[in-house]
Amino acid sequence: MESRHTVSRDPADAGADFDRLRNDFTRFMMSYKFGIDELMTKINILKEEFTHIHRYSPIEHVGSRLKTPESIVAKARRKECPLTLDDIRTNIVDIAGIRITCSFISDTYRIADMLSGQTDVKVLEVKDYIAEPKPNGYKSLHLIVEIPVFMSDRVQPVPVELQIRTIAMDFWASLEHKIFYKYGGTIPAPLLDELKDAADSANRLDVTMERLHDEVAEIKSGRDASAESIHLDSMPPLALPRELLMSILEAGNIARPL
Ligand code: 0O2
Repeated sequence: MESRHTVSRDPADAGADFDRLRNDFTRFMMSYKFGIDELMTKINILKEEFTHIHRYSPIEHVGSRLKTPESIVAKARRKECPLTLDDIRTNIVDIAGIRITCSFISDTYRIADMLSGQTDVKVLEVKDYIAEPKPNGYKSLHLIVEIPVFMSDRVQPVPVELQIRTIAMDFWASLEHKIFYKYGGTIPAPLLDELKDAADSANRLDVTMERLHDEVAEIKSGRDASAESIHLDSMPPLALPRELLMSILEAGNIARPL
């Protein structure tokens, strides 16, 4: 792989080129790792905020991965992308990847909207395989987002692939992925049919779970609205201590911002 420099013939120069390329590549990969770190912080903030304030988190699980140098080079070759860092940065946008697993279908869109709405997050591409599943039954919401990474000498915009899906979609995709590799990419037709049926069952489960969740949420919100007192004993750990909260309430300061 080349950075912008031409490879010299002189052995000393070739050695220097080799070192420079290694350093450039290390910095290149680090920018993607930092891109993941920054987005993971954003996702964890959303998750914690939801847990503490709404006592419910739409995010069940978050995982991340960096493509290996071997798989970056293989993908560049497949796409006939020149092996320079600049070309790879432009053409391969899934070097950094984050997968978010949610409980319900509506949560996947909610999380995508919350992340896309942040001012330093730029959405480059959206592929909605939930609304339009792949023919094999694959469902997931894919976004390529770009996030600025502040390095020591520059700001590097870094693309990150976000895959957002429900637990049921994730369960299906993990098994399909294993089967796909087991059969070297050519799954026998009867197995393909069964996988499609399983994807349909997963979808029915998602739809039923979402409906039940909505019904329970409606009952709960009716109960909360009719409740006369605040249940101070069940406040989450980061909330104001009970005594402090009581003294603020008694002082009549509740309407003023703290
Ligand atoms: P890995 O190892 O998960 O990273 P691209 O090849 O990315 O340039 P493509 O295929 O149009 O273009 O991208 P798409 O459709 O957004 O899919 C990218 C990723 O989504 C894949 O990455 C998979 O992780 C996942 N994916 C897409 N289709 C399927 C599917 O049918 N089954 C499963 N299980 N996963 C799927 P990689 O690079 O293929 O693999």
